[in-house]
Amino acid sequence: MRLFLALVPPPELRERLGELADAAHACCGGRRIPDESLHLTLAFLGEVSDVQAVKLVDWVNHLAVPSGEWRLDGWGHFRRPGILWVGGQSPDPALDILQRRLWDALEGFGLAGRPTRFVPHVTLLRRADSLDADNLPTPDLIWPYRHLVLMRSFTHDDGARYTTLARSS
Ligand code: 3AM
Repeated sequence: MRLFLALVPPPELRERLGELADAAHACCGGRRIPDESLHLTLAFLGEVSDVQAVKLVDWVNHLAVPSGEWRLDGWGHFRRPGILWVGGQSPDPALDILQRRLWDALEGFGLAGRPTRFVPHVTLLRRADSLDADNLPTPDLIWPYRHLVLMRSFTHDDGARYTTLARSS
């Protein structure tokens, strides 16, 4: 099964992100990520075995994550997959430390795939017709977090759907 670790936005923030996704979609086309799928990926684990998944669920359920606040104040994109996202204009040291700590533990589980660069972002559009966010309102949002989740990704014709397998304590 295909798994990843993520932060999920609290309900009010999810609504604000959904509004930004609507504005982005009106201007840039592409596939708008549904509100229920909006998230920040901390680590993409890829395909893992059932045995590994059971261990990961137990690990996440007992994991304590330092709480924090992430400031989302800018637009960004990944050109090749046509992803338009919102995120921070400057690096977030707390998220960087969390992501590094998670990968240290994941490598202890025998998982590979630590990316060379971590760019915290919330994908709003995929396969966008335009990646020009100049006419979009500048985001100014705060994301308070206390927990991370282990998510399973299912691929459908109209995009991925996610289910939560575990949440940190
Ligand atoms: O946070 P976002 O939505 O940008 O694109 C996938 C999504 O990222 C990414 O993992 C997140 C949850 O599915 N993803 C999918 N396949 C990937 C891969 N092979 C990948 N990230 C890295 N390598």
